[in-house]
Amino acid sequence: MANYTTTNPEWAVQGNSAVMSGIEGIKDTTVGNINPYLKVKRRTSLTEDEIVEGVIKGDRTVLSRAITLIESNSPKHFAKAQRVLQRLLPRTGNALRVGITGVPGAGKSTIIEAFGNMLCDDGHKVAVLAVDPTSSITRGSILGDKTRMGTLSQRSEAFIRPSPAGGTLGGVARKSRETMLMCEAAGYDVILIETVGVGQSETIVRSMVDFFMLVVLTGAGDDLQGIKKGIMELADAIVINKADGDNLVKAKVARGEYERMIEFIRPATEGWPTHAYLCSAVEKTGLPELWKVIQVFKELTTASGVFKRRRDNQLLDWMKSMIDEHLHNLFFDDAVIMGRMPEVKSAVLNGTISPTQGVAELVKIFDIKRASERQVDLFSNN
Ligand SMILES: Nc1nc2c(ncn2[C@@H]2O[C@H](COP(=O)(O)OP(=O)(O)OP(=O)(O)O)[C@@H](O)[C@H]2O)c(=O)[nH]1
Ligand SMILES: [Mg+2]
Repeated sequence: MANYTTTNPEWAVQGNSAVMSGIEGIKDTTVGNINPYLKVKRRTSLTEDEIVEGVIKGDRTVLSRAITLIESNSPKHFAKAQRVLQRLLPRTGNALRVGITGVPGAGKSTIIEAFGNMLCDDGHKVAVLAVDPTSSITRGSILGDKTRMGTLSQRSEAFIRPSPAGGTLGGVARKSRETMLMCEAAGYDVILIETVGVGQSETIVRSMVDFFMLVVLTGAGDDLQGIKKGIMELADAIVINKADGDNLVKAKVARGEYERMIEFIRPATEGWPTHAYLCSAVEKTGLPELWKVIQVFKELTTASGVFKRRRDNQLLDWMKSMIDEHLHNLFFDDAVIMGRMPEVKSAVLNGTISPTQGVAELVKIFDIKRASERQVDLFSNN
């Protein structure tokens, strides 16, 4: 039985090791140098121009800092990140965006490492991101941008970034999308995005990528219990991993089983029949074939207009979900609403008013202009 405990990808910085690397080199801006005898160079913040130029040049340090800005929850950083993004926007959109999901232990990270290395060998620049809506709980894991994805992280053609801690689902979604755009502006032409945990990360990643693959294991009969049909409906390819050694025969059987199942499922992408493929991330078999499948997918969907239509819809959906979240926050963070809420809640619980009446009462006293005054002007120059 699969283990559904949510964890960070194994290449993400783990536990407390990422929180602080000791006194040396670290300057806490609130208390000054911890060790006064150490000459610590203060990390000055880069100007907007420096960030834009650095990202365009493909400077990985600047790219990391640009992403840190995007991930920051400070309104000032948010505004700066948005201005940077605005300037880089014309350089985005040129990468092939591939999402990889599957139960914990299916081999997503191992596939990404093998696949990423293969693509780098072929002359591609590969960015690897992870999306983990629960990462706000394990904040410590994102404080560093050093990752442990073995050989891939050593390569200059690759860039690896663990999931942002968003605080909210909408926060993680926005930060992940904007991180992807920054990577594209920096010249990465393949973006691989791993989902972490089982739940909402699949939907977020599907809404960001062109091609979405579901990594599964053999013993489909048992495993299928764990894979929601809904997730299969999102997939453009089902990849049966660990098709090696004694497992190869079982993997072939599983492939047949998945193929039969797929027949009853609506394809994720119009005009593209989802199929099941075999691979072994350890033996690196099936990966060139998988890349070929993705290439054919791109050619076909580009020719049919489906590729562009999906991206257009994704952009409009991103905007809509951000409007939803913005209005939600304006409403629930408004002092007048917060003041009145307890009374309305208890009236609903007492049965004095219906929930519908409760909503009507709160909406009546909600003044969007007043609520908005507290918000920062995103594109102001401060
Ligand atoms: N035999 C074999 N083992 C594999 C293969 N791919 C991955 N593994 C092993 O399976 C285990 C889990 O692999 P991961 O890549 O960490 O799996 P994951 O899907 O990223 O897991 P989470 O990030 O925890 O969700 C590791 O011990 C891998 O070495 C493969 O193709 N063949
Ligand atoms: Mg992983």
